Amino acid sequence: MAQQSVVNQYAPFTTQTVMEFVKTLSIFDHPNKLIVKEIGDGNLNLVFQLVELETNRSIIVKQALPYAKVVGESWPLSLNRAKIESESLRMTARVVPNLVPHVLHTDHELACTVMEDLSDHHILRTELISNQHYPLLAQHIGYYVAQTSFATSDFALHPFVKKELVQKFTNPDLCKITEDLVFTDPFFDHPTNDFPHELRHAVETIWADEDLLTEVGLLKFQFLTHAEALLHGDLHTGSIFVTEQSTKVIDPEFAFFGPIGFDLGQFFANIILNTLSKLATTDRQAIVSDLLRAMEQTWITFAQEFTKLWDESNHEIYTNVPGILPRFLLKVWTDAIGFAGCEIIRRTIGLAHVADLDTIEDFHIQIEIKERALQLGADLIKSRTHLYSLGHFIQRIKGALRS
Ligand code: SR1
Ligand code: MG
Repeated sequence: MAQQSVVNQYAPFTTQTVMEFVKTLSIFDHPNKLIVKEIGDGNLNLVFQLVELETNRSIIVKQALPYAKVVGESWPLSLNRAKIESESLRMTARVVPNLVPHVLHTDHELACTVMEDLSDHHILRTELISNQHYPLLAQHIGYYVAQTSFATSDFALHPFVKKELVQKFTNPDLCKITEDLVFTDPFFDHPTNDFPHELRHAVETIWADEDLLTEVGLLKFQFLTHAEALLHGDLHTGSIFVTEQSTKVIDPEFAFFGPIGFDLGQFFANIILNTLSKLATTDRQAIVSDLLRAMEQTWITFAQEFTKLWDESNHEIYTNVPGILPRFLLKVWTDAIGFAGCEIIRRTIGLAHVADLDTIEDFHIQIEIKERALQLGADLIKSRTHLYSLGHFIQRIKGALRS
């Protein structure tokens, strides 16, 4: 009877019930000898690791909670995000199977996904904080975004198929989190914001900047309305696992059809935040150069791969009109810079911070770097249409690192 309720009815798993659930799946040869640990450190979900003692084989079971774990039950969230995540992982695996975790099983009723355990990988954010360099990361992420976005765009799909997918990946709850936490709350005096009073002057400068608010408003409307391709939707450095040779993009529960520049922008922003945090260190020169090169390489790989796909696999007659690709890439580029600016600002003063900045030990230096982050974020948003090239963009970041 107990097992039936585990299998059929949603309830948050415990280490006991998740084990009972996994026994029903015939994944392990010795399902009675499992070690189970809850290892979730994210904002929203339960994550269990189950290891088979005899073989040391392990899997992950990720289950959505009906509320945002980071805030509590007062912030209800739809369980449908578990379905979005597993379907997005399966869809993405069609074009980049080596860059995402392998899904073993999905249970929509229990809002959970059973997948490959990536414990041999490390979370990119933590690695960047401790100055580790991953030479293949930029190519992998550029390739990931090009492949996943092109394959789900109107350039590759029949319009009926594309519109069916847009419906399937409509993700209102999670998009609302981004609409609020990335594009709205940090730009107004809102209770979800979180910053020390030493930053208040810099924050009030943001709130009073009407030119900035105009541009952020326009970026928010792009996010709301430009259903260009299936995005990851939350591509920060905590959503990426790495080893020397391998990169895995995890956690696409925010997936939806949106502007392609959004994923690139979030990735850039989190690299920039890490770069800024290096101002607190003495031997920063080489690390900063590596990080700036990683952004350049990400864009170069993205643009090359997207162009290749455009030339070889398109199903849209307008892709044969020569002027369209450069204009489209310029739009993606400009959007990416603007979205990066919004992400930099929200990670500095909004609800969800990044450890890159918050773990800077010297509080005065932390405040000084956060002020620079706010200025750079605002600058990228306002000048995005003038930063036509990679060179302009990198120069602007170098300027923020110097000033
Ligand atoms: C309430 S969720 C806060 C943040 O965590 C997620 O990873 C997203 O980035 C979201 O904005
Ligand atoms: Mg996440």
